[in-house]
Amino acid sequence: MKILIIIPTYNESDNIRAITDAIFAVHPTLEILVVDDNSPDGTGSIVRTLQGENNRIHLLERMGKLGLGTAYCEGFLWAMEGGYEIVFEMDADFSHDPKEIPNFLSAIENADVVLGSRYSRGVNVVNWPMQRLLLSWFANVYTRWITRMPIHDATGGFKCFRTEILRKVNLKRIRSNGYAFQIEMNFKLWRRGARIVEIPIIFVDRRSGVSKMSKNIIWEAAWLVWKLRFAALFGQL
Ligand SMILES: Nc1nc2c(ncn2[C@@H]2O[C@H](COP(=O)(O)OP(=O)(O)OP(=O)(O)O)[C@@H](O)[C@H]2O)c(=O)[nH]1
Ligand SMILES: [Mg+2]
Repeated sequence: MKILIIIPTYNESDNIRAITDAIFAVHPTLEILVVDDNSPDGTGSIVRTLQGENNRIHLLERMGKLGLGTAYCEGFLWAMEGGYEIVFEMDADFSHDPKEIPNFLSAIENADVVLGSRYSRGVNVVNWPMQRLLLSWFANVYTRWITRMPIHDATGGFKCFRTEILRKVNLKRIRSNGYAFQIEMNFKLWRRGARIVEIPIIFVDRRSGVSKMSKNIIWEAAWLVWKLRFAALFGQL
């Protein structure tokens, strides 16, 4: 089976080598695609060095910071062209533990989408300030309430898909980024009948590097859930 882990990066020079090493330590035969947005800290050139050491690492370089959502969509299209059957979304900053990868792979045997969930069994978040945890938790209650999606963690970014199911979504029409992107993908896949399962994961705050969290990211998601709800109502999804 051809498996691809997509890691979008913006200024992850502190993490990129360690995270790719940690992934290969768990699963030596999968492949990794880094989608880098011309990170000023030189993440892209580190990846090029890594490529010289391991031909399972691929790099898609974009001109500048174009956002997480389009980075993933370009990665998904790359995976489709390359004939990968399973694709993952994963962060570079060690918030997502590579040791969970085998659990995703067993869950995807009977699903189209597997979501790593911080909130399916209580709260599994380590080292986040209380304010941020509450924000994330309420964002999920709000999303579930407005969209009616039966998902406990709709904003998480550790996910696994059958590439086939991604063809049901028009990836070129997705404009959202941040948390909104995660919600939009889940909602569209759910409405198109994808079998979605959640598995519990423990989320740890980024190990190093700078946070990219912003107010815009929150507003984008807050509006998006209403847009999705009305788009679905009027058959415009
Ligand atoms: N290519 C690309 N990657 C991005 C962009 N924004 C964030 N990323 C990457 O996407 C992943 C998740 O972003 P994070 O900044 O960790 O988001 P977060 O976990 O909500 O917040 P912090 O960890 O506090 O920053 C990381 O690997 C980032 O480097 C972007 O605009 N373009
Ligand atoms: Mg992070």
